[in-house]
Amino acid sequence: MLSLMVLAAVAGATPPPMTHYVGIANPWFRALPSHLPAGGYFELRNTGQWTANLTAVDSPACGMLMMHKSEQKSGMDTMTDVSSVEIPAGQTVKFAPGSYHLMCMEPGPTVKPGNSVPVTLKFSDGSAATVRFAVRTATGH
Ligand SMILES: [Cu+2]
Repeated sequence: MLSLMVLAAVAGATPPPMTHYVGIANPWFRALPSHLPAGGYFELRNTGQWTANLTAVDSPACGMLMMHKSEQKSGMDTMTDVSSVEIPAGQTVKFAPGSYHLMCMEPGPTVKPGNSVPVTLKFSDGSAATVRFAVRTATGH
């Protein structure tokens, strides 16, 4: 009886899809010369009351698109693969130079300044959002 009531309470609090309460702001890629990997930057704003997790990214413009985190370890700049990024309720997580970023491993011909390219962000509940990333130069223009 008690467990049924708990289940009912949980079911009543079922959160909406994560894409309904996580906003994506200021998305852009930094294009480098010679088809070097392009860093992708944006902000995730969780306006809901539930934790959200970004678990995968994909773009037809990039060959492989990865999630990375830059960190300083023992004075060295390192970059590690990230499989999931948590966005706590009410918080903003910034993908920015020196921190979390996307890495467009094989930028195709559309990844050039002045263009925009689609990126799909997938969340842990299976919801996904596709947004266009503006492509800027190495200096951010
Ligand atoms: Cu990287």
